[in-house]
Amino acid sequence: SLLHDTEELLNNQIEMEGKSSAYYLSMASWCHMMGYENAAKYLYTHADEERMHMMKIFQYVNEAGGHAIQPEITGIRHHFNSLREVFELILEHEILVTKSINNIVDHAFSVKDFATFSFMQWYVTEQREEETMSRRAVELFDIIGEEGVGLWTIDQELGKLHSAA
Ligand code: OFO
Repeated sequence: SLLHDTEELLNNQIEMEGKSSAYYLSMASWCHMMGYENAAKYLYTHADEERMHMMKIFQYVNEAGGHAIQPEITGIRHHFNSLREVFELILEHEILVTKSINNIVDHAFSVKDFATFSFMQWYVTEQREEETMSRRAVELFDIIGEEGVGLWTIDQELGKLHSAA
């Protein structure tokens, strides 16, 4: 069964994934309301994926003999200054998630919990992809530029991100 420390780290990660889901849903709503249709679609999907990330750990904790805790989620931001800001915040957030995942992997290895170590490999790969996609999204703002039809074009390109990854 899970060591107390490991269970706590995994429950913190459950909370982080749940918060990611709520954060991206809030961003999706802002984009939708602002008329950035493709960015909104991308973010609605991303919010669903984060919930799935949360649920995978949730099931694992209970199956491994621990107790998964349904996280309290508060303090989600609802207003953003620009489309660019939204995607910069996502990149920043995904970098934090990667650090947190790496910390669990490091811990699992050091306490010889190879089941958790192996379970977490999926997240390591997933974070690699998510960071790449988030970085690509931010780059679009520089490559295309936001003047004139720029923002419209960026929104079109954001809509293609998932299929490109
Ligand atoms: Fe995008 O964070 Fe989950 O893993």
